[in-house]
Amino acid sequence: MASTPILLLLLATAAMAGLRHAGATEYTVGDSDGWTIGPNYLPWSQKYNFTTGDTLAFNYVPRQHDVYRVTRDAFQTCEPTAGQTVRKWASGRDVVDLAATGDYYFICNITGHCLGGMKFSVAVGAPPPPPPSPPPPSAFPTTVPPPPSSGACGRHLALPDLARIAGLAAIGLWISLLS
Ligand SMILES: [Cu+2]
Repeated sequence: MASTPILLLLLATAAMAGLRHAGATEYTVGDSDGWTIGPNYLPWSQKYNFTTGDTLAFNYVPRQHDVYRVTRDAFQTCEPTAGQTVRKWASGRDVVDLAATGDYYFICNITGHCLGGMKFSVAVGAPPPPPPSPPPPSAFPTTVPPPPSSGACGRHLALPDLARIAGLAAIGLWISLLS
């Protein structure tokens, strides 16, 4: 019975893969490093294919850092003006929704931190279409209607009847015309 744990593991892996495809994913910024001074966030931001519905989790010590979503211009200067800040967070455990497709720019706005490397951008795309579902059982034909030729015996019986009726009608009409 050594195969049972392996089978269970395979099933669990398949289920997790299915969930990962079906739903949104939360990505922890910087993975185990979190959101802090030191890590290079460029390789982290390029590791994943972010799609709409995914979330970014920023983990950091409150007041030591913060999270600003800014415009592309502010991302480059690291000095966002009021009009260049899309939104800001400061709880230390901030979950940011990537609700729409497009480019998102994030920085830490504590003095010097953005220039020190606390900045990254992500390109959020649309999720891939779901795999085609198998056709429902009712789509399979259950009964095949007989081809028209197999109903010919019914027509063979009907044709003489029609001919006789037509003949009688013709005779009746002929008689009525004569009289
Ligand atoms: Cu910071």
